[in-house]
Amino acid sequence: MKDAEPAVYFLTENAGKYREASRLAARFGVKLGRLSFSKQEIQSNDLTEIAMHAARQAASEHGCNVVSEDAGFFVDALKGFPGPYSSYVYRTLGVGGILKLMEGVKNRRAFFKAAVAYCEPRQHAHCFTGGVGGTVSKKARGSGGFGFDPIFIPAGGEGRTFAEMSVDEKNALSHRSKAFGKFFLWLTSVRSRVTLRQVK
Ligand code: ITT
Repeated sequence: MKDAEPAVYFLTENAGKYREASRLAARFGVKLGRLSFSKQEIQSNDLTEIAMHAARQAASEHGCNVVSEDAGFFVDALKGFPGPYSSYVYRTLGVGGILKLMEGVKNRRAFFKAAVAYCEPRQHAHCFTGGVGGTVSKKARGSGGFGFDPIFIPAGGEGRTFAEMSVDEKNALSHRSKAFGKFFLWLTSVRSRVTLRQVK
């Protein structure tokens, strides 16, 4: 028998994000495919707006159900920097650059935010958000995850950085799992009931 087509395609070039989201999708019984293209980013400081625009655009271009995510790392002492510029800052300054900016800084509070947007062709987009607070470590630790994971110690993570955790441990706490969790719950309950009612 041929495998069923994925119900939803995650538009992302980031393999780490896809790995985390697919693990959650499986828990909800959702088959999550991947569109490995860069998302079309508008000039905005609003993660929600960026994710929704990208999902709408890709759903219409590829003619399938698309989920897109925009995330950012916000450091209190740096007035929220790098925030919406996290991707660029990771590629240029990197983890070492953030640690340098934080040298001698006492307030090490930081948080991750994620906006997950879902769109079906010719439909409105829906958005789901999640966040996690924690602190910036003094040194990079761990080899798991991606991006700023080696320098972020989430609250409730027993002092470990995200990079020192397995995918499931990170998923128990992360901004991404909170946003995707809300999305998958909506998709498998509210959304599926609406579809059934329309079909009847
Ligand atoms: P796509 O747009 O293709 O999905 P991206 O890596 O560019 O991939 P974002 O713009 O959403 O994704 O994320 C911006 C950056 O924020 C990302 O490149 C990482 O450096 C950082 N980031 C986001 N979520 C993270 C996480 O869970 N752990 C560590 N760093 C993260």
